[in-house]
Amino acid sequence: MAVARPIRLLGAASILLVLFLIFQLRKAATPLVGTFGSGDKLVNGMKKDPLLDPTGEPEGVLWRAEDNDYAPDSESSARINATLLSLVRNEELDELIPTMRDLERTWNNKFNYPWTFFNDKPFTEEFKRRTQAETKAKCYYELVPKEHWDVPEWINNDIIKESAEMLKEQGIQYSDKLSYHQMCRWNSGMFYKHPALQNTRYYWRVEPKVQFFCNVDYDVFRYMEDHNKTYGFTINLFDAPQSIPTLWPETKKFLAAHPDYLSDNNMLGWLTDDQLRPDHTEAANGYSTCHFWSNFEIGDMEFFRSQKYEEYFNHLDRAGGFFYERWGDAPVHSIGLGLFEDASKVHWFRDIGYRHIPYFNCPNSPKCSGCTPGKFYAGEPFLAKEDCRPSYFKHVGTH
Ligand SMILES: Nc1nc2c(ncn2[C@@H]2O[C@H](COP(=O)(O)OP(=O)(O)OP(=O)(O)O)[C@@H](O)[C@H]2O)c(=O)[nH]1
Ligand SMILES: [Mg+2]
Repeated sequence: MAVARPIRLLGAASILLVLFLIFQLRKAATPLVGTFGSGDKLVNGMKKDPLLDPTGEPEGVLWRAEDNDYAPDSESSARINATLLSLVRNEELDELIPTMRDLERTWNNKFNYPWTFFNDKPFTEEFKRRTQAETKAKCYYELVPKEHWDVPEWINNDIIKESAEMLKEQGIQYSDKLSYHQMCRWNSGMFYKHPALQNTRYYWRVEPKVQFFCNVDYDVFRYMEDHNKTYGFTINLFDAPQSIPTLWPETKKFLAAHPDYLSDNNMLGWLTDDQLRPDHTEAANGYSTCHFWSNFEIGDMEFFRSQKYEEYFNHLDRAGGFFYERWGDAPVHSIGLGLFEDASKVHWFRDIGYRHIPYFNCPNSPKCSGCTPGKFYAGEPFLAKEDCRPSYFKHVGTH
């Protein structure tokens, strides 16, 4: 029996409508994933990396070099109490120079903040000469005091050796390098105690080999002060749980003894998230392992000098995990901030284009060149999983 043409068309349209509805329902049911840029998949409610949206300067009053005195030698300059800060070895000079050049070109040649270099060994004359030649600003060269660097007397050397073997078997990078553990401990709880920084409040940490891609035309230290910020980051990552199995249990012990230290507006949701990578949270005994990647940080040392953070660091230091495990300064800083600081005082410097191999923070802005906006990593695709920003944005926000 022949079917009339309008009826056939109606039937075809109905089938298409049903197919469309099925497609929409399936799309809505797609589970949350931890990486951006996977087509139409939702990422904790967001469809794409926010770095793909045009990025401008932060809101509010910004201090600019054109309108203020930032001359290198000015006695009454608009600079505040702050320094660029770098712990570095003499052997890394060739890797530090291009980094200095990047940061001077994109930012510091306008503002002329001093550089302070730290080392556990004296800097060579060549190091001093070549670094000073890269900037009009003052450079200071400081030796780390032995008592800030040496392995503390309550740490047992035999246990260090045994643990290093075990960590190495689990593929934990640098676990058998004692100086790496010393560096992580110094960055966790010592740098801000150096006598050369006693009168300095803000620091911008810089490591050799890192790159900067965007012109930044305002005084970032003034931004921190004016907007009541304690800490600024660019990259937010997962850590290797095997490097910190007892960090969270020790943290919980400390919190149990000091429940009043917890900030009302803390970041516990982010610190203990078990949705994005449940396996990580389980392996790290309750800590998501998410952290601000501390090779970049702009911070207020008053926070690290506070009683809460100081007692927390001392507790961790006594527990021994800087040496018996491989606790990094990134998770230690991040947990300290996440527990004791108000979340609104942490700022994502989305406008600072940055790279420490293998990860990027690359905004979509005419002020940037040399990186691809929204590209998070270069290398093997598994690296995409290490991005913890979806969890941070969900629990804390994109400020
Ligand atoms: N003076 C000094 N600086 C160190 C020492 N170990 C590390 N550093 C510095 O501490 C910072 C972190 O060390 P890195 O070796 O870059 O550690 P990382 O970033 O985890 O490792 P990479 O991925 O290899 O860069 C860098 O600025 C180093 O220059 C050390 O023994 N002495
Ligand atoms: Mg490094």
